[in-house]
Amino acid sequence: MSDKTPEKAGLSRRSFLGTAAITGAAGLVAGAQISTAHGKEGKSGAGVLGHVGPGELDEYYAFNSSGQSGEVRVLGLPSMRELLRIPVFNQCSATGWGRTNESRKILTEGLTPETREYLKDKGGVFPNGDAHHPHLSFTDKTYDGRYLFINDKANNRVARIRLDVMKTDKILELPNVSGVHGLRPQRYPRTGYVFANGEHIVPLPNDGKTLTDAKKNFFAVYSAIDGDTMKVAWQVLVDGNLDNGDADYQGKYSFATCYNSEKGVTVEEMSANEQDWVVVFNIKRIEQAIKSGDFKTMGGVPVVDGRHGSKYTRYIPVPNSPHGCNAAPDGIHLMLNGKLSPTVTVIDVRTLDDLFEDKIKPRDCVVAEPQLGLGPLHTAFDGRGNAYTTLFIDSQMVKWNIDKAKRAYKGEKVDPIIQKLDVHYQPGHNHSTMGETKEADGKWLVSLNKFSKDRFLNVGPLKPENDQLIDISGDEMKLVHDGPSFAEPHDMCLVHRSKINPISVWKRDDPMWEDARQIAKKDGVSLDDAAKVVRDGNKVRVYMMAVAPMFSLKQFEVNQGDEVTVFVTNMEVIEDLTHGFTLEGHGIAMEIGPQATSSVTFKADRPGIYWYYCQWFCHALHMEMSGQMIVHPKKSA
Ligand code: K7E
Ligand code: CUA
Repeated sequence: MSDKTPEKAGLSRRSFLGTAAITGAAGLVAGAQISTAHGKEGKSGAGVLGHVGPGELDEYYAFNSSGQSGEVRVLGLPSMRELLRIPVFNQCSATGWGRTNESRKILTEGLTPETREYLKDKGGVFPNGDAHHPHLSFTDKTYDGRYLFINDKANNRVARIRLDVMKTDKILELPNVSGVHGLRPQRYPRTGYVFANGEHIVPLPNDGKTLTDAKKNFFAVYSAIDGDTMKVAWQVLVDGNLDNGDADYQGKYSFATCYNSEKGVTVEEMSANEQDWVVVFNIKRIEQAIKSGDFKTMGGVPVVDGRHGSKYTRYIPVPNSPHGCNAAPDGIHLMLNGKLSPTVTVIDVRTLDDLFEDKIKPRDCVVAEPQLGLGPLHTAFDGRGNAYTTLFIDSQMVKWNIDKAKRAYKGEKVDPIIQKLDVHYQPGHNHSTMGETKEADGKWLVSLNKFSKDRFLNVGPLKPENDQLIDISGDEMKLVHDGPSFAEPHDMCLVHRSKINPISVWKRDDPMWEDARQIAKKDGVSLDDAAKVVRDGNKVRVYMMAVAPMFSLKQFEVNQGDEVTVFVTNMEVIEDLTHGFTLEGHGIAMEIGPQATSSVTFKADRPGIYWYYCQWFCHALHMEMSGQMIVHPKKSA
């Protein structure tokens, strides 16, 4: 790098990797404050490469997590145009996610009994989530377009999104874990399992009876969820903690990095060891353990003991605090990104059978360990034998050759590094088109940068992130687009559009509103043909249809104190004709897609007239698409 600032040069490898862990942490912050000095290089292709004209369709879907925003965002690539936001762990003002009966069922049914009890007087649902890792379901090592899975680090959940309608349909809270972080679906033969890492170590059970001695009493737990039922299949208790993970291409092993083998609770303690490890999970052996009863039931799920000495796991030492864990599309190599070490450790998964048979030592599985630069976090692939690693501290993307790295590891004088490209700034994840499948096509790479600073108009102290598009189709990486984004897309999946086939109009028999269907049936009402108010004691059920520009009920009457449920069915059969139902003064809004039913339940506490209206612009008379709820005041006793 020719434009190295003095500060950056001063951030030497030695000081960063020093045993004084706090130096490393200070280094991370220092790194964040420099590197505005990068010039305008890489702009050559802007406006030409990656340009998608008006009316043209993108070639790829990008499924983008949103970190602490708790949702999933769908972008088109290469245009980087945002197409949709899918509410998941958050609450959504536009669609009513978190408020409608349909979404509340999804948000509550997978909670543990303890959490449900805790939330009882707090609105019943978590208001937030921290979504890091979106990954699609696989069949035979490539995307099958069924589902997208995503973790919630904040409240220990894993969600499933149906890709036919792009809506969340299941959310599961994992027992026994704290901080669900790394998430990966099984690639082969299919998903199958969704693997999820518990990052933080906690006492088991975490009930207040044990509060001290982390080294002895706190644990991290690895989970395998059945992706079809969204129930925990099994868990594994491990030594250390669990950060990121991946699965192999053979369906035999899965992996999780550990940055806290020390089981420390402070930065100094967590970074003390020069080596941490990657844990390898033997799926067949764990399944046998479940069959033969070699587990303990904790929090209602079977937990296998996978600590050192167990036949279910192996621990392969990796230099200081590894982070990202990425299986290459060649099906052979697994990359463990060093973070506090400037290296990426490469494991050959074909050696793992011997490791589990104790024929070789853990480090015998390592086939390369190239020094790439400061702060390697995640690695992506082009399917042509090259790897692309983000360097957080250096604010760079480094392209390197896997085969050359292996030869260098054997002592040959060969430099695996092909190119370093400045990114702006401090990249975390990166992702290449189809790069985590056997169909990796090496066309585009996105660098998800944590800082944007001077790249955009100043919007005050809270700046956007910057997701940069890089053309990797040629010999050289070329930066072609700056993509500002709100907090905080960690990771994205770049999926060829041929893999995804969403419908445009809901099917009337969709399971999403099965409860509404059953309730209507009991009331002798068909949701498809409804303009009816049913009173049942102090419960009132209001059924109406939405057809532009009208609701089938212009008015309904209830008494103060009634529990009211409003069901709205959108009878439109053409695409892109969404209606809404907003009840003013009651905090209620919901989206009703074409041929969908949505419902909401509330207490009619306020006497008076309250207008409801359609909040989704649908017709020239959209403003007139409204009605009134009349609430008769309680008769005084
Ligand atoms: Cu590197 Cu949560 Cu994937 Cu963020 S983790 S960067
Ligand atoms: Cu219906 Cu606006």
